Amino acid sequence: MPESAPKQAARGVVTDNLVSLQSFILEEEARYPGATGEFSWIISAISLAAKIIAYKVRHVRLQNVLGEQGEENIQGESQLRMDVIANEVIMRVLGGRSSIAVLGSEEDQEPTILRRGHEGGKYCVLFDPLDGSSNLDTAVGVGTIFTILRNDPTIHDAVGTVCQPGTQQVAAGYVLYGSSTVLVITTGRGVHMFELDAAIGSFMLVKRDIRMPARNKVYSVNEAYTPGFPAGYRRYLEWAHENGYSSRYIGSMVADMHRTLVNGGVFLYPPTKKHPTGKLRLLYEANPMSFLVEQAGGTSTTGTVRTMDVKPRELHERTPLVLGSKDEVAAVLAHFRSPADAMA
Ligand code: P6P
Repeated sequence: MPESAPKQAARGVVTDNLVSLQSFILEEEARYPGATGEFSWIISAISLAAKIIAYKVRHVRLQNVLGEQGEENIQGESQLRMDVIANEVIMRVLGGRSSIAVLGSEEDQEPTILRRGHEGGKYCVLFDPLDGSSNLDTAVGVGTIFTILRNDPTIHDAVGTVCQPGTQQVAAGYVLYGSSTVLVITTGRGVHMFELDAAIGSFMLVKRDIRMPARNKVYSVNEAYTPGFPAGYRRYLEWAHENGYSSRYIGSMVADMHRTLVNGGVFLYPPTKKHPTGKLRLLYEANPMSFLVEQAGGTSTTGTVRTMDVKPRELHERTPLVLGSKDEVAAVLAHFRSPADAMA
C-alpha cells in the first residue's frame, strides 16, 4: 500500500507539483525584483555540467576513463582521468556564462580569470569537480562541490577576489553521484534536494527545506588516524564508544556529508600527523558544506572557530572540520578543554 500523500508530506517529501531545478530557481529569482537572471543562468550551467559528469561517472569502465592521468595536481596528488574530465566539463560549461568573473578549481593551481567586473563579471565560482574520485574504481559515491561568491571589482588579483569568508557565499551545493544522482543546494533560503531523472534529463525537486535532526548518535571520521588526533578529539571518541554511538565513514566527503545532512550525526576531519591543519579545503569543500549545514539547522566549526568566519589566505587552504547536527557538534566540543585540544 503506497504511503499517503499527507504522510509523505509530513516527512517533507514533495508530493505537490512537479518542480524542476530550472523552475525552482526561476521561482526564487522572482522573489528579487531587481534580479537579472544571471545568477539563475549559473545554476543552470552547474546543472548541465552535473548531468554530463553523472553520465561519465556511471560509465567509467565502458567509456574507459578510469585510472590515472599520469600527472599530479597542485595538491601533489596523482590526478585521475575523471578528475581532469570533470574539471574540463565544468570549465567549458561555466566558461560560457557571461556573469562569471573568476573560476577556481581544486585541480588548478591558480584561479581562471574570465572577465573583470566592468566586463560583466559579477560572480566567482569555486568547485571541487570530482571529490572522492579515488573511490571510482570501486563504484562508491563521489561528488561535485560548488560555491558561488560575488566578485569584488575593486580587487584586481584573482586569489584576493575569491579569498572571502564562508559567510559571503551567495549559494553553495553539491551533486552526489550515488545510488541516485542528487543535487543539494542553498541560496541562503533553506536547503533543497533535487534528483536527476535521467529519462527526461532534469533535476526534479524531491525535498524542500531539509532540516537536519538535532541529534543522531552517528559519527563519521577516519579512526585509523586517531593516535595523531589532538587530545580533545581522542577524548570525544572514547566518550562516543562508551555512549552507544555508531560509526559510518565512506571516505568520500560528499557521500558522508549527504548522509549526515539527511539523517543527522557529525562528520569530523581533525588535524592529523600528515595534515596538521586538516586535509579538507576551506574554500571549496568546508565552506559550501558549512553553508548547507547551517541553513539546515546544524553547525560547523574548525574545532576552534565557526568555519564560515575564517578569512582565507589562499585558494587551496586546508582546515580541520567538525560539522553536523548542532547537539552532536556540541558533544565533540564539550571534550575540548582548551583551544590546544583542537590543534595538532
Ligand atoms: P582519508 C577524498 O580524497 C577526500 O578529499 C574527501 O572526499 C574525504 O572525506 C577525505 O578525502 C577522505 O580522506 O584521509 O580518510 O582517506
